[in-house]
Amino acid sequence: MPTAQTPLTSQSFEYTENPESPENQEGFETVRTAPIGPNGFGLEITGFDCAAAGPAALDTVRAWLFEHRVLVFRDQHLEDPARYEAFMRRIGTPIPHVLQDLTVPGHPAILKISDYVHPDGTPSGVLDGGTYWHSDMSYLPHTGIATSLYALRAAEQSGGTEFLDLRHGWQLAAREPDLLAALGCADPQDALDLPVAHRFGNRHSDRDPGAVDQHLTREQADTLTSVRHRLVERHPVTGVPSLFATSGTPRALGEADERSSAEALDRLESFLLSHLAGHTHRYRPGDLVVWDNMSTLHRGTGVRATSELDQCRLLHRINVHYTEEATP
Ligand SMILES: O=C(O)CCC(=O)C(=O)O
Ligand SMILES: [Fe+2]
Repeated sequence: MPTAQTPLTSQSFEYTENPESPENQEGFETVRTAPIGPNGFGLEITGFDCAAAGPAALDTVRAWLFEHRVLVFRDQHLEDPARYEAFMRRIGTPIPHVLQDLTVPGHPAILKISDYVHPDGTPSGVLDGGTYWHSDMSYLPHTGIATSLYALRAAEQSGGTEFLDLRHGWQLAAREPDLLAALGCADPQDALDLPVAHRFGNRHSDRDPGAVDQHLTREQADTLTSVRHRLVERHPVTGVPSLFATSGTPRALGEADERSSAEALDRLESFLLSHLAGHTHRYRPGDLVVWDNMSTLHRGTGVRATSELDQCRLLHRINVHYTEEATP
């Protein structure tokens, strides 16, 4: 497994086949895995019952997560919030969401993501709060956060979630001296040391009032402060470097002000969007998607409000902190 000495532009993370992997265990003969995208990005898993997974299988789930970053488990039975939370608790510590009014009653760490709007116009969950590129909870001081979305309902035409591979994004960006210079970095090592100030919401809404954003009440906003992460973070488990949360919350690079940082962040975002192939996951009921926010960006796509229950998408979301160490 790579360590903190892994070269900055390492081409791939050496994944050692785990002899305890479900394929090799009694009772897991039905497990099948299939790669989703290039460079090891994304893994689809069938024939695996998350709710029944024992300790060795859970170690494998974590290894898959840190290697492939986006996991799609098909045909799960996690409708019961307590059962779902119990599974995610074995990957990390659930984090209650700031939008408490949209959580599942009795489960402050399960947030409802839904395009269903009640006849009186009130939303039944977060509708389009995640439809701009972002990494979850990058407005909080700790890194090492995984997100899961479990599909209780998913009509064929309802929205999907699109993912981008920021680990590969860093491998590409590190070879672009002009881009690095625009970000205020003389060389790739500078990017590892560059602090970036992050604040809740979508940075594009600072200049574009039409941009999608999340709105907080004063009390919710009072619980949050501005935090700093580095432009390139080493993964807290694998040590592999990746760009971190380059869209959504980042506002200021190093000592630069927000105005000049916006131009450089726009340039970085355009570079990534034009050089990386995104993968869109379209939900089927029973899908559990789990991803590592350390080296991915995502956004909801094709999300539209509906008042037809049989046309809607209802996802239960949990964020977990999979390391106990907070990154300064
Ligand atoms: O709407 C979606 O598919 C994505 C939602 C999202 O960003 C999230 O749950 O973190
Ligand atoms: Fe999100």
